[in-house]
Amino acid sequence: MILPAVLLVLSSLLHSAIAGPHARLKSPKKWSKKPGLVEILSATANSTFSAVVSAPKPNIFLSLSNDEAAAVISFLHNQTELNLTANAVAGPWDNAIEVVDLVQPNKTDALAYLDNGGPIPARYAMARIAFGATEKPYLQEFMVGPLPISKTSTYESLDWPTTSGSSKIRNYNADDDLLTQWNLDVTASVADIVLDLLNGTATGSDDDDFDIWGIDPLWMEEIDGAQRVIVWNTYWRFPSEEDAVFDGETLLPQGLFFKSDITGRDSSKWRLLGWLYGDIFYSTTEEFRKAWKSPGFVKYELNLPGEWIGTDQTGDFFPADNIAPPVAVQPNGLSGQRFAVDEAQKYVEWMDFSFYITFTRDTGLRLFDIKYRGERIIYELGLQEAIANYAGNDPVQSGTSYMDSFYGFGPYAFELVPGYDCPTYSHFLNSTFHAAELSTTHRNNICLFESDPGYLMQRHSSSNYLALTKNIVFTLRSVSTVGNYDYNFDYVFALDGSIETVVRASGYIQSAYYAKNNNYGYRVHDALSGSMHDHVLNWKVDIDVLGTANSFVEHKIVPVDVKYPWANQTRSTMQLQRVRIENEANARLSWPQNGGAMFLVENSDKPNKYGEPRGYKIAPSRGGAGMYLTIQDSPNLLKSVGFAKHALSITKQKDTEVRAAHANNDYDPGHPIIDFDQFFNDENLNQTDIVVWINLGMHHVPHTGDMPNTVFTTAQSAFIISPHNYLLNDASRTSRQMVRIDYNSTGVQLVKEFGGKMASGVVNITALQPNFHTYEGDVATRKFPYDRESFLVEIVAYSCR
Ligand SMILES: *[C@@H]1O[C@H](CO)[C@@H](O)[C@H](O)[C@H]1NC(C)=O
Ligand SMILES: *[C@@H]1O[C@H](CO)[C@@H](O)[C@H](O)[C@H]1NC(C)=O
Ligand SMILES: *[C@@H]1O[C@H](CO)[C@@H](O)[C@H](O)[C@H]1NC(C)=O
Ligand SMILES: *[C@@H]1O[C@H](CO)[C@@H](O)[C@H](O)[C@H]1NC(C)=O
Ligand SMILES: *[C@@H]1O[C@H](CO)[C@@H](O)[C@H](O)[C@H]1NC(C)=O
Ligand SMILES: *[C@@H]1O[C@H](CO)[C@@H](O)[C@H](O)[C@H]1NC(C)=O
Ligand SMILES: *[C@@H]1O[C@H](CO)[C@@H](O)[C@H](O)[C@H]1NC(C)=O
Ligand SMILES: *[C@@H]1O[C@H](CO)[C@@H](O)[C@H](O)[C@H]1NC(C)=O
Ligand SMILES: *[C@@H]1O[C@H](CO)[C@@H](O)[C@H](O)[C@H]1NC(C)=O
Ligand SMILES: *[C@@H]1O[C@H](CO)[C@@H](O)[C@H](O)[C@H]1NC(C)=O
Ligand SMILES: [Cu+2]
Repeated sequence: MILPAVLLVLSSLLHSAIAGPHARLKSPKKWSKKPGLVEILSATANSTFSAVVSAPKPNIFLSLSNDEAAAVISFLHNQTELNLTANAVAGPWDNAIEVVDLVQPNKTDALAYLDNGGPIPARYAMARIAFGATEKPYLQEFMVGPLPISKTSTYESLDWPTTSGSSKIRNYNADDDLLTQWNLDVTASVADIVLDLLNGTATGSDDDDFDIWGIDPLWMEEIDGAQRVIVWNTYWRFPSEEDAVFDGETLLPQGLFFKSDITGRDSSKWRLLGWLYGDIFYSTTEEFRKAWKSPGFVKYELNLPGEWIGTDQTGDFFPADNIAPPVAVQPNGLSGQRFAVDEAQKYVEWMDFSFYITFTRDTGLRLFDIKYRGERIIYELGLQEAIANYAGNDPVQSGTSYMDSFYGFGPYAFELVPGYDCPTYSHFLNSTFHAAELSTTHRNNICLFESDPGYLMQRHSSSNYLALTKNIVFTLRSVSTVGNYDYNFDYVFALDGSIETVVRASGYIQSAYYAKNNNYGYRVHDALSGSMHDHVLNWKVDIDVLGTANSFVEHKIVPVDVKYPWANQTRSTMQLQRVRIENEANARLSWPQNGGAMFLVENSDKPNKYGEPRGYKIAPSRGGAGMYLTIQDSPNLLKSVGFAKHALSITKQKDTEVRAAHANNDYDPGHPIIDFDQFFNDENLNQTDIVVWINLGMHHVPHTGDMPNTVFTTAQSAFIISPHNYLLNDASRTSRQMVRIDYNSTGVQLVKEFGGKMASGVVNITALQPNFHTYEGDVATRKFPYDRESFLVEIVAYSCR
């Protein structure tokens, strides 16, 4: 029998295999041990944790209440010189209020209040007004206040947070109704060609086959010595009746394009400037018609709707997928919640963290005054802008460079679905935004939950013992569906003091007609190309480490050749090199190649007891492809995207440099209200209040795996900030959710626990199943004329791209 010998060999192999790290310790020290027992450190602190908390101070960042918004709107309507018309009845030739929101308090005033017992900063509203009652329509923003509206309240142009000096911006596209009619008239003039090439009609009737829209933003082009406003439009097929529920229009471009000069408000002066089909440009309809009639005219394949644009389950199932997958539960449900929320003030405490939340029309969820162990580490954390910059052989893809804050992240941050978007036990919050003189409340559009990330925070073992610490993270989530794309935003707090900011994208791609487009993406369906594009999303991260006097330092890991006294040969090795970014002139950065440097915000004047400055490290944590735009000089985006040309940038904090972008830049990107590049004026960054502007994103070249929807799995990007020489030890030691198991060959000798509780009891998982029938959508209240009691249950329709 050879079996025993085999076993012997196996067991000796196993022995060295399980020796693990000790294999490298030639002679691990053997300690004598006390006899076995179970030690449980009792819960020493009184367990009087309450999931309800009162914010230590009122949330000065909180969005306007419905009453505040209504008062501001009423106040503005009383200013006869603004000549406002109620938004509900306003047309393109009226002046109307588009948005009201909070003007965030200046940091100077906010810190005086939060830290130094100063007065509560006066509240001011921002009102964005579209001035249509003029030949040269424009938008302008006003600061209205102080709130509550009283005799002392005034309004003034909100110019100080701009770089252009004025919040005014021209609107070259004020006449949506005329443009729609223009497009239909153009299309009517070639109805026979459209029917022949695309097999459908666009007449403005309910049974139209095509939707007509195109580039964003509009182009300014010099023609015959004059600046003209140009739009390229194309045909998008509506999903067919069977698939109409699916929002798949952006998968149905038809490959026929036309160029229009829409300068001025009199559409009788607009001109058609040409057609494009099959990569051939025809400068007149006659020329196009003549070509179409001539023999040899090449017709391309139809891009038709069908089941392929639907997102329902199709085809074979995954094996075993009829069995319910694992679910997470929170022991004792909501009463077992281990974080505290002040719902009215939107203030949250979890473990060593606390923060305030707010919500805006332009950029959705934002966080303020994030504290860790009682010290502020971030004053403000929030999205600034999201760019989707396309390329293609056709003018519509080539001319598409969305700046999504124009559409807004607030209006599209809809109710989340428990059991899918967030765990069923999540704590949900509502949020409200005020646009078109309606206050709309998204129910349950923010969720907060703890979860097990599926790996430990710490472990170590030897042949005598194991020490294991659980990992639990806390997530704040909202999802905005801006047009075809769904952006999932997460702020993930970790027990070690880290905060990760994550964006994931799903939803429909905006695609291109396939003809002659193969240098710009893959063919992803019969007559479809996945239009390549860059996503760049910018975050403001106003880090404050132990006060506002901070420095941005780069700790480089550099290869060096060193001659040591203990060796005669020079040795190739590496060293840590500390570099200080002293000035805004050097503060436009890329993430280091090969991770060869650490970017830190430190307080150089607040070293730890070993003399190392305490700081926070900033690093990309997921994705990592596409932190700045490939097209550095986009003819669409022009001067509006300075923040997107580098992976990250550092500026000196200023009350006047509040945002990297402006929602209205899209109206005239060549003359933006905020041009980020102008923040850089050689200011000193040494031990001063600095702001880090960080981009996330990806170069997205959709492939068949994006059909019909992009999946979150790969479409994600994140950065993490984490304590660096900030604490004196690894923060996992604070946790009670750890165990030590001492053992020897006789068995377990000691189990040591630290008061952490294991979930116990019986959970009725059936009762925790979400009820999808309770999904409600939004609640909107008309603000002018204002009737507090009239709740219109409707989802407000905003201009959709
Ligand atoms: C295991 O540890 C216990 C307690 O220290 C001790 O009594 C016992 O002899 C040990 N067994 C071996 C095989 O070392
Ligand atoms: C609970 O709190 C009371 C009052 O602060 C204190 O006297 C008591 O020792 C605490 N109990 C525990 C188990 O810590
Ligand atoms: C605006 O004017 C109306 C009519 O005079 C008045 O009732 C209302 O209180 C005014 N609103 C504000 C905010 O002053
Ligand atoms: C006020 O707006 C109306 C359109 O709402 C316009 O007809 C009128 O000319 C404007 N009045 C002034 C003084 O601009
Ligand atoms: C904020 O600071 C700017 C620049 O100093 C100033 O013009 C503005 O009035 C301040 N805003 C408020 C609300 O005090
Ligand atoms: C063109 O449209 C007609 C009417 O909708 C339809 O019956 C026909 O099948 C279509 N042809 C193609 C090639 O799709
Ligand atoms: C959210 O809104 C709903 C409906 O108005 C309300 O019942 C609920 O209490 C609100 N939730 C929070 C956390 O404020
Ligand atoms: C360097 O070389 C010299 C000459 O061979 C020798 O005496 C000395 O010990 C060496 N030094 C070290 C650090 O090895
Ligand atoms: C920058 O700050 C550090 C720490 O306070 C100081 O040592 C250094 O001299 C400063 N550099 C300049 C150029 O001011
Ligand atoms: C569990 O919950 C379901 C749904 O609420 C209920 O029908 C069932 O009776 C419960 N089971 C137990 C054992 O309580
Ligand atoms: Cu994409």
